[in-house]
Amino acid sequence: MKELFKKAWEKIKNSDNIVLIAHINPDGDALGSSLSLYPILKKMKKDVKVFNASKPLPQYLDFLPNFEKITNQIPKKMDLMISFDCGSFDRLGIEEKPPFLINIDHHISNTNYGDINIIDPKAASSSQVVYNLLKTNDVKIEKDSAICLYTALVTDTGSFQYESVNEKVFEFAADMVRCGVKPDFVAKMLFQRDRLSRLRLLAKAYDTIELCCEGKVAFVEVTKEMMEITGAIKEDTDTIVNSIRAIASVEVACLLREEDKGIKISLRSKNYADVSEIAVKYGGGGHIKAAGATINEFDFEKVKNMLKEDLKKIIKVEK
Ligand SMILES: [Mn+2]
Repeated sequence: MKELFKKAWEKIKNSDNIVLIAHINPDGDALGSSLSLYPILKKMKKDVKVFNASKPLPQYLDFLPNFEKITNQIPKKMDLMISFDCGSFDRLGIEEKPPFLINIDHHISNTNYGDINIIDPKAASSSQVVYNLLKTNDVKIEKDSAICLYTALVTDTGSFQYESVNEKVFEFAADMVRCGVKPDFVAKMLFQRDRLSRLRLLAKAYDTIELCCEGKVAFVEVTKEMMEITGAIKEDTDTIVNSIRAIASVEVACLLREEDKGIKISLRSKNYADVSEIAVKYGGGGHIKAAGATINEFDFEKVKNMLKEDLKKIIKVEK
């Protein structure tokens, strides 16, 4: 890994026009990781652009330094592209292969689509891989970069709740605080700027919660009508499935959301169930504990019954 970090940094030093890119529908890790290098490369007198194919970008991340610099126009001049948190080339949302690509990620499923691939599945976030890259090359991390790296870590670990959290993660976090991050500021920006429309949507969605398989499976629905009545936006549905999984008895939570093409399912498991198998069955994908797919069917009951059959096979029921 150390050699890769050295090799990648050499390439960065020898490039002038650098594009930082993350996956479509970006999360905190994707945008945090890509924005973290912006001030550092600027300081090195590089021509840097931060690109993301998605529009609009998630509003809750608008406090990240240089968020406003993110463009959805692919820059013409480019000799190096660095991708962050993206498991496969098609998720970058671009057509043409860049002249040279450094692929920085922590997904075990990464397809190694870069010219240099720095993939660390043990890292809690892609930002932790970026942090190790910077540390290995003795690069000074200033406050603006640290805020991005730290935010990426907080969002990708569910605020330090997941299995990926270990001693190294807290050492990384502590170092970011040393670099000027105020954890209470990041927490307020991420979790204390809710929209009323989102809460109204939650109220409607929570009304539809249905438990089955001895309470081990929970379903929740979001219809287009609910979205319209409450004025909620797509982003407002993001955390619903996680909050349903928090029910004590639940092993697998499933959000069903009505879309133009059918019903989008988002699956989350708590301890042992591999929900990626089910997502793959319906043409989707993801991780063992978080996966999704879009089913070409508009009948909520029908989709639930299909999923119940699939889930029965992976849920441990007492009798
Ligand atoms: Mn990530």
